[in-house]
Amino acid sequence: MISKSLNKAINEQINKELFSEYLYLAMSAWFAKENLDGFANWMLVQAQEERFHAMKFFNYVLERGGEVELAAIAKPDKSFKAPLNAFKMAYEHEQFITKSINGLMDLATKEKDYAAKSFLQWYIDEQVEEEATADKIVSQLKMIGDNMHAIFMLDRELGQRTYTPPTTAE
Ligand code: OFO
Repeated sequence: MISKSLNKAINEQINKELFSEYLYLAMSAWFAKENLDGFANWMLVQAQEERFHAMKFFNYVLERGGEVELAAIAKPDKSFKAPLNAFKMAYEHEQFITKSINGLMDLATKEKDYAAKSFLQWYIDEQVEEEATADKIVSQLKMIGDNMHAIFMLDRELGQRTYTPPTTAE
């Protein structure tokens, strides 16, 4: 059985993951409008990953005898000005999510909920990759600057990304 406080905190995290999905969907739509279909594809795959993150928490709460309570999802921005700006926002957002997951781990540790700690470790590890990937693209876009040829090259590369559901799906 999960504690009331951890249940509430995970429900809030489900909302943050669903907002992440929404945010990356909005970015995908913006990139598509800008005719950068590879960037749009990358964001669409990211949105699918976020849905997976949300559902993994969703299923965990149910499995531990808790109650899933869904809240309203905030409206994301619709204009992101430039690819670099969008990826800077994505990187900042991932840092925010990492802090939030660390907070869940602090709570599970305080409550000596070892099952929750084991479950949350997956997200701690995942966030290392989430931050690194966004940060890398920010660095690449900074190097590229206004070079449209290089932007189209990166667009082609990001268009190769496909969604592979993690094998740890529960
Ligand atoms: Fe992007 O890691 Fe979930 O939110």
